Parts: sequence; C-alpha cells; structure tokens
Amino acid sequence: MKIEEIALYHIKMPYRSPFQTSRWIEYDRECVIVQLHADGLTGWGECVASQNCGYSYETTKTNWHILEDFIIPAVLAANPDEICGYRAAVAHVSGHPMAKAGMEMALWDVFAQRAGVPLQTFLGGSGDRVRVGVSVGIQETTDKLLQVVDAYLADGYRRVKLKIKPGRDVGDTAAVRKAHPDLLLQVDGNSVYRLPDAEHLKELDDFNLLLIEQPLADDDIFDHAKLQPQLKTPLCLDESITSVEHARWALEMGACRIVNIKPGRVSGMHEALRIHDYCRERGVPVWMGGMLETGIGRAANVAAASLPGFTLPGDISASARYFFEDIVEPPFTLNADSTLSIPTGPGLGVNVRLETLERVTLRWNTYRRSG
Ligand code: OSB
Ligand code: MG
Repeated sequence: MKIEEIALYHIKMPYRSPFQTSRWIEYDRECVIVQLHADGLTGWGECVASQNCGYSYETTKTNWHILEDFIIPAVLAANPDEICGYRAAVAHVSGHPMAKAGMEMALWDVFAQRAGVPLQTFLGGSGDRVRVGVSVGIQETTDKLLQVVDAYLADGYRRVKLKIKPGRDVGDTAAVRKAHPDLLLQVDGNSVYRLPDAEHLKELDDFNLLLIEQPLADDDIFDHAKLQPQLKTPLCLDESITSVEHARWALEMGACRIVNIKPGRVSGMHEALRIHDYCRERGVPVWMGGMLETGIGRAANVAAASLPGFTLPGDISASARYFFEDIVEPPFTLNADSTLSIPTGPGLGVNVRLETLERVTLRWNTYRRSG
C-alpha cells in the first residue's frame, strides 16, 4: 500500500446549544480532520481535541502542530501497512494522544476499506445497533435543566448523564432523580473536586446513579483510590485513563469500578481495544465516551461500541443533538429503542460531504513525500 497524500482540515461548526462543564464552556466544534489517500482509497480521521484546553492540554492547534511537524512526516516515511507499523512509526512522539488517534482513525478507515469490510467487523464488533445516552451540560438553572432533560427524553434517550460542579451537583441530581425515578442516570465532575470533598460527594449515593465519572483531578488515580471505598456508587475514570497501563493501575488500586473509553483520549482505537480487552477479562464494565465529535469520529465510536465489553450505554448521540448539519451523510439518528445503528459500508461507512466540509473549514493543507 502506498500513501499518496495526506490533508488536514481545521474546521469549526456551531453547536445547537453551548456545552458547559464544571471547568469550561464550548460553543462550536473546532477540531482537526485528517484525510488520507492511499491506493485509490480515501480514509478519514478526527482529532477529538477542541479549541480550548479544559479537558486536556491538547487543542486544535497543538493537534495541527504535532501532526504537521512529527506524525505526518513519520507516516509518509514509514508508509505503514498495518496499525502496528503506524504505532511504531510515531512511538518517538511523547504524549499528544489525540493527535495520534486522529491519524490512526484515518488508517483504520483505509485498512478496513482495503479488506472490504465495515470498521465494526474489522474491530471484532457485532450486532446492528448500540445503546446510547445523552450528556447534558450544566444549565443556567435547575428548572432549565429539567426542561432540557424532558426534551431529550421526548427525543427517545433512555440514559442521561448530568454534568456537575460544586453548587450544581446534589441539588440538580436530586431534582432530575425526583422527576424521573427510573431513569438510567449518571453524573460527570470533569476533574473539579478534590479528596476533601468526599463527604459532600457521598450525598450522591442517595440517587441510585449508574456511576460518578471523574470527580477528582485528571492525573490523580491515587486519590480516586481513597475516594472509591467511601462511596456506594461506582466511580468511573475518564480523563485519568490514557493507556492500558493507567487502566491496570486504576483497577489494581481500586480507584474505579467502571472505565470510560474514548479512542481519541487513549491515542487511538488500537489502545482502546487493549483497554476493552483488559477490562473484559476482569469483568469490569466499559462504555464508549464522546467528545462531541462530528459524524466522522461518531462513526468510529459507534463501530467500536459494538464490542462485547461495552455493556453500558455510550455517550454517542444523534447528529442533531449536536449540530444543525453534520459533515457526513447519512447523519446519525436515534432509533426508538435509544440506540444508534452501526454503518454497514466498508470502513467508517459514512460519506463525507465535501461541500459542507469546505464550508466549515478555517484552514487546510496537503502533504506528500518529498522527492
Ligand atoms: O467528560 O465526557 C466528557 C464532551 C467533551 C469533553 C469531555 C466530555 C464530553 C461529554 C460529551 O460528556 C459526550 C458526547 O460526545 O455527547
Ligand atoms: Mg467525562
């Protein structure tokens, strides 16, 4: 296989509504899209980082920099024929998992197309749909939150995740639980709490939550291990897990009982599968996280979420929950049973709408082997 050309697109698409977490707010999806041409095939990838560094130190601009200056030259030189070859070619790049994952996704897309199978089959997934939920940002008031949750339930979502922060945690969660006694409900602190908040966080045990996601700092598996035994509700780590080693450390230390997997956060689908397998062997449930991706990243997440260890509903909602118009067709739509259907075409199995992509592109560049 010969990689002929790689293109990067820095895109910006407005969200239907702002997305507010405990530590940052976003109005648009700004990210880097990777396009790869090889042997007459075109592969697509999406870097999950956004314009600000609330969730991690990576941003749209660092993704561009690391791809342009390190990853793309390494890929053009190595011309990898399989994912392991790619991983070896970028092993000298420390950190920057989201930049690496965007390129890896484009390679997975091309390799699955070359094999003539959907990415789902290539990854070892099965079934025609995956169970999903919706992640609800912090709203101006608790009343507004109740309205927003009602609207998502009317859309058909059967699992809800609430973003929480100090001052907007126990009250918001109590209100949603009171209005919906049987709803599958979970909360996400996005690293804003610290261990001395344990007494306060214990109050969340009253609401029959599926899990509490990443309450403490992103680099702090140690204190999560001190927090988990104080709670009845399972902790789930998101930001803290960027490799299978982190998953092992967290589980051996008892820092969580559930693991959130985002291929973009853990340097790509290859590492995501390793974490999935590691957790499955130990009977630890995993679920597919989300980074408000466009249809490109969503297609990959939906395919991977059909692996057998993903036993909890994913943070993978329909295109219309995020955008007025997605850059892929067909857009992702919610089935009546709170599932998304898995694309059946080769590779990612979605069509990128080039005119729409161009319209939302702020800058782009192409790269070829020199000489
Ligand atoms: O912590 O899970 C998170 C979005 C951006 C950054 C971090 C997170 C999220 C979400 C959104 O919760 C999930 C989705 O894509 O719908
Ligand atoms: Mg999270």
